[in-house]
Amino acid sequence: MAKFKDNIVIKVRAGKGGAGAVSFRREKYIPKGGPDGGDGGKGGDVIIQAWQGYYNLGHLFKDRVYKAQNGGFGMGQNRHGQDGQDLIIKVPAGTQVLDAETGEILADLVNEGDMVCVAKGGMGGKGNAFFKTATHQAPRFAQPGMPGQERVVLLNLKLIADVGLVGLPNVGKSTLLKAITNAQPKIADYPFTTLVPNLGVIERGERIIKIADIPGIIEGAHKGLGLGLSFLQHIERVQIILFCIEAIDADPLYTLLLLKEELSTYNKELPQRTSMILMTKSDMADAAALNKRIELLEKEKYTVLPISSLTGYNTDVLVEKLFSLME
Ligand SMILES: Nc1nc2c(ncn2[C@@H]2O[C@H](COP(=O)(O)OP(=O)(O)OP(=O)(O)O)[C@@H](O)[C@H]2O)c(=O)[nH]1
Ligand SMILES: [Mg+2]
Repeated sequence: MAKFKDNIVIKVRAGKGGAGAVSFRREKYIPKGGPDGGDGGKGGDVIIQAWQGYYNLGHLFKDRVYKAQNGGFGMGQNRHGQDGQDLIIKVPAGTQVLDAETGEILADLVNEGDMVCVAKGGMGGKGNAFFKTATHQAPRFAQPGMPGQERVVLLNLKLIADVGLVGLPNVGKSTLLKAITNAQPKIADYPFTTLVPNLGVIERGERIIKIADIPGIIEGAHKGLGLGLSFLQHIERVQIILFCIEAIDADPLYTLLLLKEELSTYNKELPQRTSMILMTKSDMADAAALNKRIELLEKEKYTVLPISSLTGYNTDVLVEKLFSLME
């Protein structure tokens, strides 16, 4: 499997235009034929397009030059050179395309099929036939093709998920993702098992919910502690945030505020998203103590759902809720 990559710099070079031809008609019994050099073909463009077959940028190679085809030369008998083929580079939906030198955002490829031309192919040169005039019957020159555009491009992926799982390390985020989606994330009994975001999908006929499992966040993550916050870019576009807090957490309100605080240092607006609190691993908690914690959170107007990915408790209720929230 390709390595997970959420940003990469590549170089792109569009095709050079083909040169126009210098050629004169040669036919038997016609000693002095006129000019018949055709135009060169246009160089191919480099296009970047969103495609659902990729979840990250791991298939691309850093600093590699991706080249489109050059245009063909013009030929005698007024034959036009062939246009160079475009090069289409496929990336996952959610990829932002930036000019790496200026930082300008060239496109935000949000939906499947969205595309942007990042380097235009050069125009083909005109053949000598083009330059024939009444006073200049036999031009012996043609244009060279124009060079193709070159650019250094930064690709930056923001996974397009509908729902994001946010929580301290080891609270069972990945286990939940595995329980309710098709994803097969790594799960283990130690913090920071998840090093890169996982994306899982719940399908119900035509309707699909995409869920992103984000690496664990700890207090001070905005200062680079733990794995930091850079992965939060993947939940910038989610509609629903599920705060995952262990059912045995002695102070869930404190944990919640900590998580929200870290989110807001990344993006002020994130803590205001529609959200729900999941009390994970509820099978491990004492029922009375858990109820107290839930009451405490509900008093603060939070929606709370105790779940257990181990026993399956309330996971179906959660899925129902997500589908209705997404309506
Ligand atoms: N008893 C019980 N254990 C659980 C449950 N869900 C997860 N676990 C266990 O908790 C541990 C951590 O689970 P993970 O899913 O890897 O936790 P995570 O939040 O993804 O952790 P990081 O990726 O490190 O942030 C594993 O040993 C799981 O088996 C649950 O519902 N009940
Ligand atoms: Mg995990």
